[in-house]
Amino acid sequence: MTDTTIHSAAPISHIVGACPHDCPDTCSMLTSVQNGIAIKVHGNPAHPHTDGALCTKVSRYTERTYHPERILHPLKRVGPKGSGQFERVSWDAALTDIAERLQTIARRDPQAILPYSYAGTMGLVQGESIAARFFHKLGASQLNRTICSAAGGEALVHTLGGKLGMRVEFFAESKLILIWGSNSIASNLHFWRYANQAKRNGARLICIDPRKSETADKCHQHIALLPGTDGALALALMHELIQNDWLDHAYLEHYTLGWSKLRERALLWNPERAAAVCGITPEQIRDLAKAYGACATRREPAAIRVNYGVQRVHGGGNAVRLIASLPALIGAWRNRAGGVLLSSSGNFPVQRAALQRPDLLSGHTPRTINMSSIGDDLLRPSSPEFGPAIAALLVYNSNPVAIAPDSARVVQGFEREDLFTVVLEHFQTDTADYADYILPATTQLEHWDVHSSYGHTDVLLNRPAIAPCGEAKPNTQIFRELAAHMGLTDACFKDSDDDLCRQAFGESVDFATLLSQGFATLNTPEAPFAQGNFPTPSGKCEFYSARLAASGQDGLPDHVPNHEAANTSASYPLAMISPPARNFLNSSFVNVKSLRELEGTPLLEMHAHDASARGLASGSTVCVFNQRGTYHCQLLVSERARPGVVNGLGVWWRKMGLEGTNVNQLTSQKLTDLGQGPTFYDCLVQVQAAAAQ
Ligand SMILES: Nc1nc2c(c(=O)[nH]1)N[C@H]1C(S)=C(S)[C@@H](COP(=O)(O)OP(=O)(O)OC[C@H]3O[C@@H](n4cnc5c(=O)[nH]c(N)nc54)[C@H](O)[C@@H]3O)O[C@H]1N2
Ligand SMILES: Nc1nc2c(c(=O)[nH]1)N[C@H]1C(S)=C(S)[C@@H](COP(=O)(O)OP(=O)(O)OC[C@H]3O[C@@H](n4cnc5c(=O)[nH]c(N)nc54)[C@H](O)[C@@H]3O)O[C@H]1N2
Ligand SMILES: [Mo]
Repeated sequence: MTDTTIHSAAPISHIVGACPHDCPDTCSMLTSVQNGIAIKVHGNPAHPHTDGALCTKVSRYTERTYHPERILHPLKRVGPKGSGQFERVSWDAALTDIAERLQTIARRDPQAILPYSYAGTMGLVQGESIAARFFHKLGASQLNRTICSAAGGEALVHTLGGKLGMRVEFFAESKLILIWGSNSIASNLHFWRYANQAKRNGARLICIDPRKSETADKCHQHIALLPGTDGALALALMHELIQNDWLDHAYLEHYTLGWSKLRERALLWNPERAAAVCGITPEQIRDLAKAYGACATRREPAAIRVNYGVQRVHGGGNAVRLIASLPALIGAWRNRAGGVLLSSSGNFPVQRAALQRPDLLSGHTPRTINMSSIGDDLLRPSSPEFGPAIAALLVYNSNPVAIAPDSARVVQGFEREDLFTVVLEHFQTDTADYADYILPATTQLEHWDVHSSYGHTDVLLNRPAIAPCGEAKPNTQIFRELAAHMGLTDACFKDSDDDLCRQAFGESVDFATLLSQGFATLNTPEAPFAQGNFPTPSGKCEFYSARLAASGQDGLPDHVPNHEAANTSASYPLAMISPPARNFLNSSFVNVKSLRELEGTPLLEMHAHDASARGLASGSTVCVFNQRGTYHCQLLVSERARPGVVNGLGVWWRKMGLEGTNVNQLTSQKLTDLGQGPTFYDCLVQVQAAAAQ
């Protein structure tokens, strides 16, 4: 009793931090702390983009931090790989053994050691800082981090000159917004706030997405094209803009490169041809072109929010090149509320060399492994072309066994008895089950970090709100101590997290502002391409890219069909996409009970026509299968799925799904046209009742 009184009387402080998750919003987050315990997280009302609101999942961050299954001390495997049996060991015992094992491998060939990491935290410090220095110093294999945005990112670089575009806040002033391959309400909530403002001011919102998403529900119109056909749609839009002369000829002449070539190609794509490819009607294409073209004639701002959903297919890079070209045709860039936004990350002057110290490679260029084909690469033997078989894997900020494509192969790789695996984690994920050692990492409430964003243009600082839980340590500290155990004495391993936070942006961001208010806005132009000024080699919007042509690619974008295109297989007639479930963040949060309960169970959405053709009813357990494997889940007959396309919402932990499977049992390791990215949404399947198989 007395205790409660004291607790409630204890002062509450509010620590300014940043949401660490892989999301365009990068929110400013306040943590309320009482008696050293984080009692609640809130959206920071002082940060304009966050506007005092967090999404449902991150508002449960304390539930995640104080989760009863949080890993709080180092663990060593005692059972077979994958069985999840571990015993507690001391930090010193774990690091001594890991250092010895790595040293033995490094003496043979350091390239047999591979880091595997992605964006479990987007923090620049707990991401690739000391970790990168450590792997550089060892001469380990490099990881090509392609799993999310490689195709779209490369497309932007070749078209606009970088990961650049409209500033998100100006969407509020647009008159037409195409929300293209983005379920913004689920995955980019703070953009949706601006789009909604525009809607209230009379803007028209059109959603282009195979799935009738929560966002499509709220738009004026929804165009449910087949997955991987966006390039054809964009070309047909160009066709209509040309035919009706809804063009900004002056903009095209002064600020673009390759217009006559692109014009010729677009004229091959009348709406009838594209409609047949996209599985929609020619009228839908004409109406869309009319809406976009009307903005040209009325000089009203037309904006496109395209997200990474469109580029997880074979032709994803070309599709993004075409979509990113559209604003130049109508001169939409002239207005700050016109243009396109896929990613804003290219605005940030991140001092990567200072953080990651590639000079520690001392002139060596180790081989590079693509994270999107980790399944195959873990199973590759040593060879002159490949180099040494991967002998040690250090995983941090990622859960590859759940999120990488073609799980059967990934699991087979992780099961290898001769593979030494260390996983830095908060939880015993599907990946951690295969570790030889699990090392407990701190969460965002327990460490320092600094963040850029891919959806807005503010830098954020994250201060620790509480002391580390149990024996957890920041990733940086774990790699510092591992370096010390391996006898690496370079001074750069001594840099503190505070030093690293300051190094991340050097002099280009005022650190005092970050310390005092938690965020600092970059000084970026309001309408970056109003007068051209594209940071491409030609200084223009490059419809035609000489760089791409020189590398043996088509210099001009085109529609590139899926590897596994709809209506092409008798055995697997359904196209499957696997977009994120709203209350999960990739595979993060699946183990947070309150959020898992909101999602219920792993679901496959299917249109009533496809369900009745198979005699399937909502609520039944189904097998979704193809040549790569079988995924067990529950069927939901739903208008959210269009005929011929099923939506397998991701990304469940395998061990929390049915029969220990998740949707990546079905996806392939085939790569995109640009950037060597994964093709999660380019995947054919068949579905039948579970009992029938
Ligand atoms: N709640 C939540 N938020 C997230 C994430 C999450 O897992 N959960 N993931 C985060 C991550 S990692 C990223 S990269 C970002 C962006 O994440 P994205 O994965 O781009 O997220 P979504 O906005 O859901 O966009 C995917 C949308 O594209 C649609 N789509 C699928 N295939 C196609 C296609 O061929 N063409 C078109 N036009 N649309 C297609 C899907 O139906 C879905 O609605 O969001 C982040 N935000
Ligand atoms: N089928 C299908 N698969 C997909 C996608 C899809 O749409 N469909 N989306 C893809 C996309 S866009 C992405 S970005 C990838 C994402 O894949 P990942 O980047 O692997 O993301 P998560 O699944 O969220 O796993 C991140 C892990 O990092 C851990 N973590 C978080 N913070 C820290 C930290 O500070 N230290 C340490 N050591 N660990 C930490 C979390 O606990 C979590 O287990 O998945 C891809 N996979
Ligand atoms: Mo992503």
